[in-house]
Amino acid sequence: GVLGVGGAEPPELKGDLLNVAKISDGGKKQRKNWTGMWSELTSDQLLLHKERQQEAGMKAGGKTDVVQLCGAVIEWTPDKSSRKNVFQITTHTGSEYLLQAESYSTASKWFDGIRKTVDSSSKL
Ligand code: I3P
Repeated sequence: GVLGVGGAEPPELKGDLLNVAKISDGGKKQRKNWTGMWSELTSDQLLLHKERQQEAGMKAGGKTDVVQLCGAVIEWTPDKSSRKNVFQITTHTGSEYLLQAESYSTASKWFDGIRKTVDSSSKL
């Protein structure tokens, strides 16, 4: 939409390498495997790019995982990892992603942005 109209545009974020572990795929438990992913928040999705160039929409060898945020739940999950600053996104289809950053300011920036996107895309 046009910036400023309605005053409720969710923040769009990109440019950070977050550690991501998909621990459930549609309710099916997955082996925890942390991977650095270039993350991009759009108005209703979290895109997890293997390669940084994919943020610019350029073709690159890696792949992109799309996390639908409509109907998702986001929460801090200190008990799910030995790592610090870990939060979980549970999608409406029952997939679970852990996200982590070494810096609390980076982790909380993404947590707040994703939470706002979840809220704004879920009330439609
Ligand atoms: C896992 C790996 C993860 C760790 C996880 C281990 O072992 O070390 O990094 O999660 O702990 O099971 P493996 O590679 O052999 O599967 P954290 O880094 O988040 O602690 P967990 O089983 O206690 O979740």
